[in-house]
Amino acid sequence: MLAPRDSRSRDCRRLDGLWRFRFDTGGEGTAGRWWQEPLPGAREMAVPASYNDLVTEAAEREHVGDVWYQRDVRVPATWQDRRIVLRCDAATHHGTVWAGDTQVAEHAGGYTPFEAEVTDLVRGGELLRVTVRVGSELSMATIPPGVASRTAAGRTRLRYFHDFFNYAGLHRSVWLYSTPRSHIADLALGTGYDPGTAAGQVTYHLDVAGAGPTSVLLRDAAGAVVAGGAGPDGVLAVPQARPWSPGDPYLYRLDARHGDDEYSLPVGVRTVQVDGARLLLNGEPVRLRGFGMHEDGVLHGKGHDDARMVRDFALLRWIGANSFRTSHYPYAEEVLDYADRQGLLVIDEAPAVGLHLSLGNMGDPGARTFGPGVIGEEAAAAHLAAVRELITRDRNHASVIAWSIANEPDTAEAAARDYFAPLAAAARELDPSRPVCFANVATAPPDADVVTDLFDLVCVNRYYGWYADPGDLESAEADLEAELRAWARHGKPIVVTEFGADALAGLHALPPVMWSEDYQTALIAMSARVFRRIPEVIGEHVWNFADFATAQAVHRPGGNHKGVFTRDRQPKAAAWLLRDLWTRPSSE
Ligand code: GCB
Repeated sequence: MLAPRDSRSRDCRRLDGLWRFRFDTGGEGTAGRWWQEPLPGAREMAVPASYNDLVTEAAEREHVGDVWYQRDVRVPATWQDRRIVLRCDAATHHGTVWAGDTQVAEHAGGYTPFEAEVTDLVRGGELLRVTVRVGSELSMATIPPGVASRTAAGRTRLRYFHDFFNYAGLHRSVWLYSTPRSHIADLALGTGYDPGTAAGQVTYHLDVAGAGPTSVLLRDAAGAVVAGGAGPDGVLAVPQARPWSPGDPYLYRLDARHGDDEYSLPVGVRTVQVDGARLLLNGEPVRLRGFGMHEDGVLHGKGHDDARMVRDFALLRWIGANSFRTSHYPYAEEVLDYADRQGLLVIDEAPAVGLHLSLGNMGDPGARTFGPGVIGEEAAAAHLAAVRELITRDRNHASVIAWSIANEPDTAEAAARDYFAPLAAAARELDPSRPVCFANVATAPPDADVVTDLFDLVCVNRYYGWYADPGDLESAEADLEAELRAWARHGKPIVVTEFGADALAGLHALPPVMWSEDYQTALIAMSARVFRRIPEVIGEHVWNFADFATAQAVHRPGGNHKGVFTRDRQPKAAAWLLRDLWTRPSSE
């Protein structure tokens, strides 16, 4: 699905700001047809943002169920005779949209966009009432999964199997935009690059609607045309191409045209390949240095925030990171656009987290995960839809170098194989040009995991020195090395997609003890030493970039403190160690 972008033929209005808002505690909104009139009893709420940290009542912060957002928008008078589309970038986790009195869209999945054409429901120059019902509930049929129950006080309580807080609301922009009636509906790009001859290639496929000639032009960063083609499919040759890379994130621009419609996209010409245990970018081995991140911050919660994004990328650059994982869901498209321009390599993850019903503090010992009544056919269908939406949204980003289709599923359970085989195949079919992976959990070590051979990279999350060997870095070092050497037998590139320790900012201890900044630093230093002894380990992503909010739990003092930066984005001691490690000339 194409992101809204202005062009000579397209006009996009972001509907950010204050919306009328109401909790639907009693679940009466739908029966009461709250979309039909100005939302009764409404307060105001910021969009985009999670609503949870903008309220003062515990019951509202923890609300599970529906909330309603509504605002009026004036449809520009100049949009007469145009195609008009209403779009939500993210409604977490379930969104239903009305244009005036008419329901126009419904979407499950909290981190990917959905839209509906509303041309026949609006009139240029008139006000349009837009209402969005957003549901925060999760179930065994949703991705991620959860289990709702009733409290004695009659409230809905949600249990989920991931630690980050279940923020909800309109987390990204809502848009009203217009295009010509004949228009470009979608666009898929692929790129090739031969480092020997510097010959580059851009393949394109346009989905178009309505009559009109179709053509494309590829321009360099200065605007000069370097190649062109006619028709909805083609291959553009770029002799002497300037490839996209973290050190030189050079972007061409593809201008697509169908009839009167124009749509332009930045294009980074680059290749990603797995060659044995090496990951190659433009034919050269690349080492990933960076973090698992979260879209998380004070007040906004999971709401997209350009200011936070700019700070986060400034810190990534400062510390010498070249990559991150969109743990544990697709991030705002603005983040990937920025990663393209900043030259960050991204492992792009589907929102499939918590598919492990017996895990640690969150699960039940011995619980089965995959099968009827638990993560069964409905969840598999939702998971497939989530993978499809992730890939079709993000496939044109140079920064995206791999698809992660899940985080820490229970892949020691035999049934995981039948669950994951079709998903891995679907991801590969949707995009044969990028490696497909998932982040392996500690309870599925090499001798127990049943799915790793289905994937291109071995991605492992390991907490030696924290959940395993707590407080004992000597044992941790030996155990981490032994396990990674066992993974190396797959002969595939290994990315340690999580390792780290909680550290309460300001807590120091000599000798280092758990929860201190010094222990976090020592654990990261130990892990980095191990990684450098094993050639197959080609990536290290510390968990986490910054402290983040979690569900309330006895082991989470004010959230998860594994951040190398605090939640307000200031460095802990480990940040200086990583900066030293990652900015040394030899760190490539
Ligand atoms: C993990 C999860 C991550 C958690 C982390 C932790 O393995 O993938 O979502 O936040 O551990 O700190 O427990």
